[in-house]
Amino acid sequence: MTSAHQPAASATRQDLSQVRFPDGFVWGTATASYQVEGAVHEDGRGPSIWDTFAHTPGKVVGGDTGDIADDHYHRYPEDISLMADLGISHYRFSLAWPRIQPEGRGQLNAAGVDFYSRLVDGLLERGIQPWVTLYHWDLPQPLEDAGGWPARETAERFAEYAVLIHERLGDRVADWTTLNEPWCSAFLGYASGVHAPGRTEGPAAVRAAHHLLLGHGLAVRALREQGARELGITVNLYPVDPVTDAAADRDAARRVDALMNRVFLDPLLRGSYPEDLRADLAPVMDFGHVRDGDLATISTPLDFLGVNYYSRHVVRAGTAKEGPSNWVGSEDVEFVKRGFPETAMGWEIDPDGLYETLTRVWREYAAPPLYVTENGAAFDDRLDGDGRVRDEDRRSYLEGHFAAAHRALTEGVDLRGYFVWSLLDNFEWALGYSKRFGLVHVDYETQARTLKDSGRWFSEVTRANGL
Ligand code: IFM
Repeated sequence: MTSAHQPAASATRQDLSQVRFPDGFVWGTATASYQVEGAVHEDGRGPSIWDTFAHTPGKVVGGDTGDIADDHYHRYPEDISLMADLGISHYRFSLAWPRIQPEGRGQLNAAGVDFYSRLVDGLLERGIQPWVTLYHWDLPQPLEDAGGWPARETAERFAEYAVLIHERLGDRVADWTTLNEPWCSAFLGYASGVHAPGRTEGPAAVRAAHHLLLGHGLAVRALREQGARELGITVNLYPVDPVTDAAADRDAARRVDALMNRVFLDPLLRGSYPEDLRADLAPVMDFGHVRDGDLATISTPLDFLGVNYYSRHVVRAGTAKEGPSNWVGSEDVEFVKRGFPETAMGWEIDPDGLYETLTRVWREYAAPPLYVTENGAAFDDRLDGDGRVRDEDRRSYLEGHFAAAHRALTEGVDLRGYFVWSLLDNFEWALGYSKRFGLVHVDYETQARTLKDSGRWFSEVTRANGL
């Protein structure tokens, strides 16, 4: 067992009153288009892979879909007021590509662009900076029909879309994230198939990862030429530990680290794929899809790197299982629970993992400034008769993670901000509405919003700029 298996609390809970963040530290909340907007048939929006997937029986818990979600498309003014109450400086949201380009190519849909334009203006009027993510998983269905992310052409379409929408919003939006969590798009979407589009073709997932990165790089280059201000990407990272020091377990951890973290960090920040990853994948595929010049495009310098953190992976070598897996070429790896307290997602609560992730990226890579672009927790919240949600578990989760991030800061990591996932309870992908991540409770029958106790506490953190 490594030190990573010790309870995290001791390291992160000391001297909370000393936890003050630097002046100008960004505090925000995050959402994503398909998870909150609803209005899937309005104003010329085209179908996305998530519409298709969610409407396919058996794919999403309870048969839930994003058809209505939080109705943010209509209720965004109320949601902006809630953000103002939270005292946040930034709102991170994603654009629904099929609202802007229903076919995934060609002319812009003016009504879709107008929605985002109104949202941006509404935020700015309340002193909240819009932080745009160009792609948070809702690929226009026509592009999937043409091959999806495993096809190189999708990267080119993405860069075109990025340019067109940046032309419309770039005058008011300073911060642009190309992709959110390309690991999920590639491996959940095309390897295990638990996310849209639900394909189960391991090598196609690795090609998808490359074309997502290529789309990112092409977009960054094009947006730079347009004079874009702050450009970055968000990756979801996990520390990966072996359950024992045995060589086979350590090798399992190395392989998962390559497939989870380094498959993105190395191309982005070093301009190469890890040699050990290529060797691990050699029995199942070649890298013929990587063309000369791609890695130079992908490693175009960034202004920031977004890190999404939720938990740690602890692994051991096992025996290969039948059926689809996220771990292409390493289907034998097993994931081990340590008995730590968990969120409602079944994810072990491990704030030290955030500290380790931030310090690792900062020390091992020539990373640009970092932001935690997502961190948060689902719990089984209850709206009490007096209208309160007493989510002490979420408050405590966030406090531990804020302290861990602060510890990384004090050790020299250039961490510029922190976005809580999520502003609102919302559509949690294949788990539908069964998991609540919000600082704000949403009654899905009435769409009533209720600030949870964690939200009240968070508003004190943002105003004090510390704990
Ligand atoms: O809800 C998701 C989000 O869309 C991407 N990051 C993780 C969150 C919780 O699963």
